[in-house]
Formats: sequence, C-alpha cells, structure tokens
Amino acid sequence: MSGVAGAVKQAYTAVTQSQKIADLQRNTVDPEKFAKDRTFTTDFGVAVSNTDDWLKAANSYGTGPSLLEDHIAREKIHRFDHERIPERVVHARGAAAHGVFKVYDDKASKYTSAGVLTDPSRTTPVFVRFSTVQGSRGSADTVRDVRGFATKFYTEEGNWDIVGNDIPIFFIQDAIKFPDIIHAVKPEPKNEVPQGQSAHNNFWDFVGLQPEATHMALWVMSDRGIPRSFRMMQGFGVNTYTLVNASGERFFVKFHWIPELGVHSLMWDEAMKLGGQDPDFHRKDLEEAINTGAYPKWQFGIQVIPEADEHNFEFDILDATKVWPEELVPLQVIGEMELNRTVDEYFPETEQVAFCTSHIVPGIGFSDDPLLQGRNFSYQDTQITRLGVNWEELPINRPVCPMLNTHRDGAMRHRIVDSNVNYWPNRKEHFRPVPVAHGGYNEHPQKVQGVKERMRGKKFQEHFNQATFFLNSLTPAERLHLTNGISFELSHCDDPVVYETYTRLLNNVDFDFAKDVATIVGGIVPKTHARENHGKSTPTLSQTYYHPKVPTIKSRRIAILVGDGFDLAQVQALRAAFKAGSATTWLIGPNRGPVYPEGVAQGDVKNGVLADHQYEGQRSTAFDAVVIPAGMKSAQALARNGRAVHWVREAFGHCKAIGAIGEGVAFVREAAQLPGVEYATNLDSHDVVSSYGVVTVGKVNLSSIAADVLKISQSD
Ligand code: HDE
Repeated sequence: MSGVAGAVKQAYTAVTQSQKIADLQRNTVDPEKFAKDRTFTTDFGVAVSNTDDWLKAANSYGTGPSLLEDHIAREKIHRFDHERIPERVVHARGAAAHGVFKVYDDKASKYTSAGVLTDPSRTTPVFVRFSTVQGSRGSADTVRDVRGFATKFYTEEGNWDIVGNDIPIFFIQDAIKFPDIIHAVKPEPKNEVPQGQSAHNNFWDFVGLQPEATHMALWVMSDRGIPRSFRMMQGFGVNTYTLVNASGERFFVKFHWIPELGVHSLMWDEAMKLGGQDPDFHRKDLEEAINTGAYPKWQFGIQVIPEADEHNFEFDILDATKVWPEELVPLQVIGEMELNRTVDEYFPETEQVAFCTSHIVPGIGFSDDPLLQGRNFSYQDTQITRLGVNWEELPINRPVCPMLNTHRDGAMRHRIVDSNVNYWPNRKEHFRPVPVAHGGYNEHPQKVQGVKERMRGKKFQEHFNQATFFLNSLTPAERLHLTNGISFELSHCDDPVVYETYTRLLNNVDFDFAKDVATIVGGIVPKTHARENHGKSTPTLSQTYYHPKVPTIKSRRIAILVGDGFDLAQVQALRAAFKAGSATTWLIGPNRGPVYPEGVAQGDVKNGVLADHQYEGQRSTAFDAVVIPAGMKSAQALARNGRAVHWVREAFGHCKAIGAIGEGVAFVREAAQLPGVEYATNLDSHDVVSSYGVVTVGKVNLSSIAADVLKISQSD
C-alpha cells in the first residue's frame, strides 16, 4: 500500500461517525434515551395502559363482542395492515451498510472537476446496497444471479449514485428491451415459478432469440453468478459515463470496484445447499464482518477514453454488452471505500434507499449509451411507485449539503419551507439558480444532429467476439464451472425448442464449448464451426486475477470440529492464532452445550467448554475451513458420527481448506477417506503435509502456532 493509501487507512479508524450518520441521527430514536420512563404510547402520543386485550362488551364469562370504538386496537391494526410497500420490481432482495470513500490524490483532476474524485482531504460518506436481481424480498441469498452493487455518495455538491452490478456488462443494449428481459427471467406468468432462478424456459427462450445477451449470459453462468460474499465481488458502473475537467475537456469513463479480499465464489452445490440451510447467508456475512471489525474494502478505479477517441475501437464504447479490455484502456486506481457500520433499522435505510443513475454531480456526466439514457428515466419513475413523490426527503435519501428549490407539496411532504414564494423568478430571491462558475451543474455542450429513427449503431450488431474473449480468458476450472452452470440451467428447460435454439447459438461462441454443453443437455451438437474462435484472451477477466497479492484469512469463518476428549490447549492456541489473522472461529461439538476436553470428566460443567454449534445445526457449507485438533477420544467420537464424517467429506468436495493435528489426522484419513490425499503419519513429527488443500501435522508447537497458521494460510 502506498504512503498515501496508508494515511487513508489511518483516517478511517477515526471515522465511525460520518456527516451522513449525524444527519440520520436527527431521525433516529433510541428508546433508552428517548423516553425516560419508557412510556408506550399511541401514534398521537397518549399513554397506553393495555395493548393486549381489545375493548369488549364482556359478559359474566369474560367474553363478548369486540367493540369497534376501541381506537387503540383500531390504530394498531390499521398501522399493521399498511406496513408493506411495493418491493423493487428488480433487485428486491438486498442488504446494505454505511461507510466512507476517499481518493488517494488529485490525479483524476486531469479528467474531472468533481471534488469527490479529486480532493484527497475529503472523506465522503457512502451507503451501499447489494442485491440479487430476480428473486422477491424473501428469496435466498445464494441463488445464481447477477448481484447489484449500488453506491450512494453523499458529496458536498449533492448525491452521486453509481447503480452498478458485480458483472461489467449487461444483457441488452437498449433500455426499451428491459421489460422483456426482466419479464423473461422473472417467475413465469402462469404459475409464478421459479423463484430466485433463471433455470427455466422463458429466460433461455429470450436469451436464445436475443444474441446480444450471449456475453452476459456466460458471465452469469460462470462462478461470478454465485459469489462467496458481497465483500468478495468486483463492482462495475457498467454504463459509459463522462467526466469533464476544469478546462471543459470531456472523457468517457467506466467505474470499477476491486475488493481487497479478492473475488471468490461458492461451488454450485454449496450455493444450492446454503439456499435452504441459511437463506440469509450473504446479508449475515456482511453484518458479521462489520461487527467483528473486518471492514469490507474496495479500491476504486476508472477507465478513461478521451472524447476524440470515441470511434477508435472495434466495438462501440457506448454498448453496455461490451467490456473495455484493460490492455486497450488501462484501469487507474484512484481511491478506496470502506464499509464500517451496519444499518440501525432495515426498512427506513435498506428498503427506503432509492438510487438513481441520474444522480450525478458537477464534473460527472452521461453519455449517449442507450441503456443509460433509459435508466435515467426509469429510476426516478420507479421511486414514485415505491415510496411516493417525496422520496428524496426520506432521511436515507436526503443529501448532506443544503437542498432548496421550488418543488412543493405531494403526499407525505415533511419539509416546511418558511418562504412565501414557490416559483422562479420571484421578488425575494430566497433561492436562485447558481451560475456554473459558482458550482451550478454544467451540461457539457455537445453537438447533436441526426435523423429521427429507431435504430442500432453498426458496431452494436456484433454480439459474439467478446463472449468468446470471456470464454478464452477463463482458467480450466472456471471454464468447467461455466459448462456445468449453463448445463444445469438448460437441462431445467423442458421445451426442446428452447434448449435446441440455445445450444445452436453457443456454436457462435466456441465450437468445443457448444459441443460440451449440447451433449450434456441433449441439445443440438454442432458438427461444423459456426464461427472461428479468434483466440484472444486477457488475464483480467478471470477472477483469479484479483486474488490478493498476499493471501489473507481476514473475515474467513473457520470451524473447529471436536468431540469430548479434544486437546484444549491446542484449540485455544488455534483460536488465538486465527483471531490474530482477523478470522472468526466456531467450536462445533455434539451439542450446543459443554463439550469436555481431554482430562475433564463428562458432566464437569465448570470445566467443559461451550460449543458454539452442533454438528447437525451448522453444516460445512457455512464455513471456509475446518480444523480437527488432536485428542484420541475426540477423534474416535467424530469417526463414529456420520454427520461429523460428512462434514469433512463435504468440505473436501467444496474445495475448502481442511486442517488436522495428531489424532485428528487419523480421523480425516480413516473415516473421511478423502480421495488422493496424502497425510502426515508420524504423530511425533512437526512436518506439515499439504495435499489437495488438506493440511496435516503430527505435532504442533503451541508457542509458534500463530506463525505456522500464518505461513500455511499464506501459501497457495
Ligand atoms: Fe436497474 N433498475 N435497470 N440496472 N438496477 C432498478 O430501480 C432499470 C440495469 C440496478 O439497491 C430499479 O430503485 C432499467 C443495469 C441495481 O436499490 C428500476 C434498466 C444495471 C438496482 C431499474 C436497468 C442495473 C437496480 C428497480 C435498463 C447495472 C438496485 C428498483 C435500461 C449497471 C438498486 C429501483 C438498489 C434497480 C431499471 C438495467 C443495476 C426499475 C430500465 C445495466 C443495482 O428503476
């Protein structure tokens, strides 16, 4: 980390209270501080004596009709009846957190006059909401889907929103197709099936007939569609925006977020199981990381193209189904973001936050990207259905800078403007438009001339080059996952027309890939190439490219699996070592009660250790690694327990790190029988044997265990 970045890091630790948090606290009620006597009241403030029994015309048995005159009961029921608002038409399920954004220096002032991107002395508060796209509010977190990554920057010049995704491109090129792609991917109209899935006829029917969706469909079917954590995803603005510098020069720009922890995904089997075992896996993961101080971080990068170079690429830089290869347009990292505070209440913050692509600040502008142009209309419009016309006044949405204009009235208006004029011009000038020189938003002068027609640009007609580029850039493991992911989905389509059309289309991406998928799903296996593979690739599209330079276990969840008779000193040393690396540990025993270390009698509750969870209650899927410490009796008890054996076998199947010490090694070797793995065999030896992610050792030095754990966790 550069010196400047180091200084940024230090600044963060002081920021738990940003300007936006202070603003929100004007509306936050802390019951302990708010009402000294904690009086329960009606909405109009009158103390309530009974909130349990509806007023009744009671007979001698204590029963009788409930009276409509009970205004307290009526208020309670009325309020409840109207608690729901329409969920987002897409991205309904989400989780959010507060944080801060800083730039390292003023290097971006070459491109933009925006203070948020050029002034290193600023700490800009942010609110970030992550989401899935297809499912309803109550759907599972780990479904295969695109993830939303929407950031609201509360800047000194007003709110700036980057309403992005974890994938750099999109399914369609023109906003007018959005209702079609969303109708196709959402549950089918006849039976409202499936939920949180794209594995159905209508989705594959649409994308098979709309070749511009091919590139994006491959990304979603790859590991990118099943992230391990919101904290381990890249983020992309996707659309092409513009930057304008102080001299009035204009540049095209794409925005990028790069996670500190690297880009990691679940295995598909794991994602499906987690969907049932813990549907809230991702939102809990975000909360857990922040609560344990492992604050999620991203670097912020820009790709910039001078206005004059707009047409110098073989693809159209305004086409949102294309990436800008980093070999052609390098990524410039200019800042970073840290999320350091969970929400106090879900509904007023995460649910009521309203992002708009049209929220931009001076120095940032739009382009003619036809997807962006439509989005700029859609977001403002949808908030009116969701939240009502005064949605910008809600605490989470209002800017931290002063906001004043002639907009008035409408349902649920909160502000009271003490001025008799609500029009411009007016004799009092309580508020007036500000010249550009003093900070007024400047529309960059752009020469526009054209023929009014419904059309697509010439370069927009090419749909397969970059899909092939993406496929070529994957590692063999990533490619295998993609083949399996797309095959899983296509084999859930029961209309042959659908999977036959799609497998035929895949031949335009790559002949061998199309053959593999078509063979698995019973589609059209091509006999000849539809198009030659151009052979181009880049390391930057594989998620392995983003693994941290120094591997880290920060925020990783590690299960320590024990039975009675485990080695307590070893477990304590392991826990301390993992904690020092900012990982969390969970002791998993036969019951969520005391588990008895070696030398402690069964039932000696005082000397037992409380297990955090039990084998049945938590599965290997929720953890990144599992360790089995020494202890003969413990190892034997684990070997006798089918669920414990399954724990280790399942973790191995999902390519997780597995550690075992002393007798724990025997358990893993004999009971779990992991195929192809080599083990440490000498219980008196300190030699570490590492094979297929299984790390075993006969003996450990408790005093050096922290250094050993670090060494092992930093090796590949
Ligand atoms: Fe959205 N999108 N979108 N979208 N989108 C919405 O706005 C829309 C697109 C994205 O956490 C809606 O407030 C159109 C691309 C995110 O609150 C709606 C088009 C990208 C979120 C809408 C697109 C996105 C939304 C629904 C095609 C990645 C969740 C609720 C032109 C760059 C934000 C809402 C949050 C939400 C419209 C395409 C990302 C209806 C018309 C491309 C992350 O306005």
